[in-house]
Amino acid sequence: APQPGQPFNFAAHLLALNAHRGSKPAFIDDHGTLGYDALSERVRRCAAALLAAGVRREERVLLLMHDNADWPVCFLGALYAGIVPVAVNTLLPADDYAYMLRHSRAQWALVSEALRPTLETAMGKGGHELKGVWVSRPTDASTLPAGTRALADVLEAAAPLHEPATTQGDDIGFWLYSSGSTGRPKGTVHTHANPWWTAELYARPVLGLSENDICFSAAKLFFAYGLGNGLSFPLFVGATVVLMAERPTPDAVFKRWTMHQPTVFFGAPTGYAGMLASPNLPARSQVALRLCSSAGEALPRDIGERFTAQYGAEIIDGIGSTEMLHIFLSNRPGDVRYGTTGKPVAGYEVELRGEDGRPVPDGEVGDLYIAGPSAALMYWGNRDKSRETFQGTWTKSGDKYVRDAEGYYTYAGRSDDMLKVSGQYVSPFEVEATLVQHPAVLEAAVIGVPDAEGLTRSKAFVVLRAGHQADSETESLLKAFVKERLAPHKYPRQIEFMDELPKTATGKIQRFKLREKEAA
Ligand code: 3SK
Repeated sequence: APQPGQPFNFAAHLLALNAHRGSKPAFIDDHGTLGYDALSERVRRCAAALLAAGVRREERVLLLMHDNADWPVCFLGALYAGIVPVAVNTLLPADDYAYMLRHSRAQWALVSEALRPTLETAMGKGGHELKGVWVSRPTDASTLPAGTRALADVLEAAAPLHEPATTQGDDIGFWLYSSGSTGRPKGTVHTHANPWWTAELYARPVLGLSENDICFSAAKLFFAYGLGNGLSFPLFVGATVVLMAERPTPDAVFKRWTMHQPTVFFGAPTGYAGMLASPNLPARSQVALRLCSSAGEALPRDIGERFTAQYGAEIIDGIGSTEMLHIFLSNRPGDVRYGTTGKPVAGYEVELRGEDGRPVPDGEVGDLYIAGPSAALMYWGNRDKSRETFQGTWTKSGDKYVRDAEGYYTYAGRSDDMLKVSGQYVSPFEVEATLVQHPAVLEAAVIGVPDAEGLTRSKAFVVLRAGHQADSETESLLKAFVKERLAPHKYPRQIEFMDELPKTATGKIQRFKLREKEAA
């Protein structure tokens, strides 16, 4: 394990672990295969190029890229040089990137060609410190604006860096942004040692990952879940990774299952539900899946059972967080209780606390707290939120759980107002604040409602201003209005028009009454 005070560089560690693998495929993406030896060379070229460009140790670089082999090259290249990659969601509006550039003070940006216009809009908003941009797979490198170069050209011109930065396990390695119910996304700061711990405590002992596996994650690399599934875990054991840039629709996933024969698949409940409902679901004989993982929201029992009936493979449901970097509570292969999230992963401690802060007895719902070695250091520049979440050795998850007498944990909702939709957080307040910007909307309230599969969908209750029609045309207009302004998973899937919203005497919206109305 990385020892306090001893040199440890996560990228250098992964390259050293795989130094003997030669041309064994590390990554297979939509364009081809990158072997382990070529990966090592490219990572070290990227490290050298960043330093030569003037980016200094501990400075940040923004990584805004669709999943392809350039993503791990840039992420590991920055780590190797002691530079801090800030890996961000590719689905956000330009405003969010403008904030992230200002907040992280990123010096350089590494971006996919398709995302370059959005990044340029964000840069146009000012207030950032970017000194240069490198583009993964530009359509025409000769037409790139000043200060922007093709990543491939940059790598070709650089000689591989021989020695990694002499970082330590506790040094800042990378950031991921995590969203809360109010306020801006939080820059969650992880160390070089943290991904080592997630691989050591979860990937190897729980998933039993080995060099014989081919891993494929529907969750993209910028998610903490995807980063483990598609980078830290497979490279920790010398496995092969399939990367896919497009949206993980059932057909896109089936194509990779049958073409590349992954042995381990990582998804979220909505994805599994969509695949099981698809007429194109491949037969068992067409796939090589030995194990599947699920996270993002609780996996309904029925989905797990139907999937295992189809493929023989179990879905290992677990819960993790951006703050803990990966899964800390999980089912185990051969000991799956569908409908529960299993038991704590060895190396993590889990506590359920009541309102008085003391542990609750089995059978009672409590707030979930976790202690373990992969916890983030802090939220950058946000002491209040850091203190709320990182309480000494314990990290507050914001989820509620109940433990049964046999020690299995079952999800019991959120302790804040956040919704988890398709495995991603949605703040009802952010959606409401966007809806009321539309001239037709007087008031709005957003809640989560279960669909037929037991998965959460967001629903908005809207009071219209006088003169506007409560019809399907207005409904479509409002959905499109939110879609244009927020990440796509945030628009309400249902809108119900009301004459008024239920409120307290002091005017606070009573969302629980709307939830009761839906449950009735
Ligand atoms: O959504 C989860 O349960 C999760 C799992 C692993 C890493 C990060 C997250 C949010």
